[in-house]
Amino acid sequence: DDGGGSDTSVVTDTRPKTKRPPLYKVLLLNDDYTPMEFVVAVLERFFGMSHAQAFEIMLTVHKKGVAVVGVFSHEIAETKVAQVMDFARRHQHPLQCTMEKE
Ligand code: TYC
Repeated sequence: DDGGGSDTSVVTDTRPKTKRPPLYKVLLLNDDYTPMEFVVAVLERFFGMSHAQAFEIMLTVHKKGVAVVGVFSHEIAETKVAQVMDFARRHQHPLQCTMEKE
């Protein structure tokens, strides 16, 4: 209480503050032109997936339009997106990769 007539005191939080950095989902988007094999190669190369895992995720994106391919810190997610976008551009494929806060 602040000693005044009405109770205007602030409720303080006594929980220990454990600040975890925000995580970011890296998303791969479907398109009509990027070859399936190229997408599989991207998932193997930049996300450390096995061929079987990569093929499965590629098919999910192909059928559903989008899939989460990994969850990372902001810096790592940015790097992954840049690597995928650069690799796709160099091979002249329209593949799109984005990130969003979890
Ligand atoms: N839809 C593409 C095709 O039919 C394959 C594809 C899959 C493209 C996943 C992008 O993120 C993607 N060739």
